[in-house]
Amino acid sequence: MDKKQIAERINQLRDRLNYHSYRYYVEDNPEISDREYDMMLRELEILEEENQEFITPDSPTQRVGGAPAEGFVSFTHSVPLKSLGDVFSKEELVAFDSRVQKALGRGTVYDVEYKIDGLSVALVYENGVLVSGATRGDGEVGEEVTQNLKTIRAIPLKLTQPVTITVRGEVYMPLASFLKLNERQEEKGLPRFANPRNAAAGTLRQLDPKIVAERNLSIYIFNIQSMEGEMPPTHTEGLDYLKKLGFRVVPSYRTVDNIHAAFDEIERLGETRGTLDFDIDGAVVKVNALADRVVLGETAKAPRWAMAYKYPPEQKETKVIGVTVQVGRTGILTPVAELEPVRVAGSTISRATLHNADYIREKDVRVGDSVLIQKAGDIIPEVARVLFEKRPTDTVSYEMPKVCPVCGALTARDESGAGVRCTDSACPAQLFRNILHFVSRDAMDIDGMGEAIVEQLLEQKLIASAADLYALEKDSLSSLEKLGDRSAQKLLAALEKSKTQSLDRVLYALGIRQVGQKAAKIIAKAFPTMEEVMAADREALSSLSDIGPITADYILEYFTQPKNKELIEKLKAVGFTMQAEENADVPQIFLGKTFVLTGTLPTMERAAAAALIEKHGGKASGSVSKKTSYVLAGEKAGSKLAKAQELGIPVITEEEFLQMIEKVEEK
Ligand code: 0OX
Repeated sequence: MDKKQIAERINQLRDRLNYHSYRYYVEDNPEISDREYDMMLRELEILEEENQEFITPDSPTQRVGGAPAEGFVSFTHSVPLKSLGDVFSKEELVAFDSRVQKALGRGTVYDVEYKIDGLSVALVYENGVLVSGATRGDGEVGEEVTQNLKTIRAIPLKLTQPVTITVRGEVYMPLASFLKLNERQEEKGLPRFANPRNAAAGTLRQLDPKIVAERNLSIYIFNIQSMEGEMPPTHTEGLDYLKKLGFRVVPSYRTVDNIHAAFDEIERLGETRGTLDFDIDGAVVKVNALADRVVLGETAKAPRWAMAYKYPPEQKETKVIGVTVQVGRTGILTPVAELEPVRVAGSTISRATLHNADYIREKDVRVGDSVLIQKAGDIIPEVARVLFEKRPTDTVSYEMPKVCPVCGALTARDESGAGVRCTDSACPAQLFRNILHFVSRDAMDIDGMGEAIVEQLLEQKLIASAADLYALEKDSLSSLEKLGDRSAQKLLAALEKSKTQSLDRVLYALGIRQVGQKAAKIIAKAFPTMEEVMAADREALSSLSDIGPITADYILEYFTQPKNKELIEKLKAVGFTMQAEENADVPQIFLGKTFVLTGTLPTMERAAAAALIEKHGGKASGSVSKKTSYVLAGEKAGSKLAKAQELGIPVITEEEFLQMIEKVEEK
């Protein structure tokens, strides 16, 4: 292919990828398989890698930029991101309408839409290309988080038309992603996020765009802030236009003729609340015609032409009849309030999580208390508050148990401060959770092996460790409750198949603290057999990217315990292969190495250099520390270069860097 053909192919791939991304993330209606998409993306990556002059910031390959940021810079919004006034009743809403009618001298058409509970951001497009994005901040000045926003697939990097426009939208975490994230947090022994909004806010402020990319944020766009050319005359026509440009626009916006119809629509939206995969904190009523908005104007804080209606969270009063404690896979104790059953937001609630010891203390929840409960984000029930005025005189403040309620071993405050843990790793509760983790989809993937089955297997002493699963016979399996012959057969087949699962999955399945899927992959890449993993010392482990000394210690500790060594021996004996997945053909010469890039490189963009480093197994980081392996410096390198010299870290030029790669590629 000559350069012209390459450029053409690159453009064609980008157009196709943009189109299919739109089908998948905006329309929720994909036309091709994930694999087909990945193949196209890979072809584009290779072409861009080999022809770096063609890399553009709006290419689908540029969603996850290289190095983490050192901090965020402020961003002054060209049009302020105003806040909204809010009302809590129909009367207040009618009063809002009266003010509108008085100012206009007549009634007007309103638009009603969801008020999504996330974080407002502004996205700036120049000639159809996303150039920057920022959080709302105080409405005037926010933080520039372009790299993070680019990881959100529902945000187009390139619009269908080359327009210059600034839009506003709400970034949120879909409920499914939120639940998954909290599961992973728990797996890693990290605190859970209280609700999707906090999780989204925490994620958008992550310095490392890779973490943002993993957490699956999404966005709904709800406003044109400014644009070149004439604005559509009404808000809803503006939303229609945004849709045409490729944006994911707030779902279900509708116009109505008067405030009573607006209220009906608000109620209708409220009834859909339990069916949505995002949280809302109300509905928004907006004057639809832009000309009317000009007449109404705005106060310093909020426009006079819009109002948020806040739904009351459904709260019910009930009594705490007890506090029980659940023991998780890593031994974390989670207190749970046992309640007199009540119906809240469509379901009967008899338990509510009390999260951890700090939470109970803060809310001062006691057995015997009357409490108001509500569903957080309408999913997980929680105690909104204690009705102290109803507290009986004989209650005592709750103390976390000194011994594990399941095995009786001593409990201890966790070193991370996140909670209290059972100290006995042989605790049956931990074993139960461990086995569930071992068979879970991302680990050994034993389809059909759910809680009920594992519980029976343990109870009937058919298994005492994950390895024992592989000694199960069809007769003993099909004797279990709710398990027929066919299902038993299927389970055995899934178990057999799992023996060839890759090393990283096995490492993940073992449930070593802080070793999630990502860390397991990194370890398996560096140490491609179980023997090598087990022989790795603290230094070798903690030199890997994303594996810190604490994780390294957890890994070492895991492999020193005789029962864990025995488990691995048994897995080997039943035929586990534990092979690292074939590395892509690229030699991983920078595995465990961290680069810091600084200054302007003579021929390459920094992002391209970072991509090359990562492709070869290394990591590009933002700041120089003792852990830095090389500083790749170009012209006008500043403080990072000085720091490298101070710490005695090798400084290399682009030429030397490329030589390092070429040397091995020639071999
Ligand atoms: C939302 C949302 C927020 C903004 C300033 C004037 C009207 N969170 O979904 N705000 C607005 O509009 C306001 N609309 C929304 N849908």
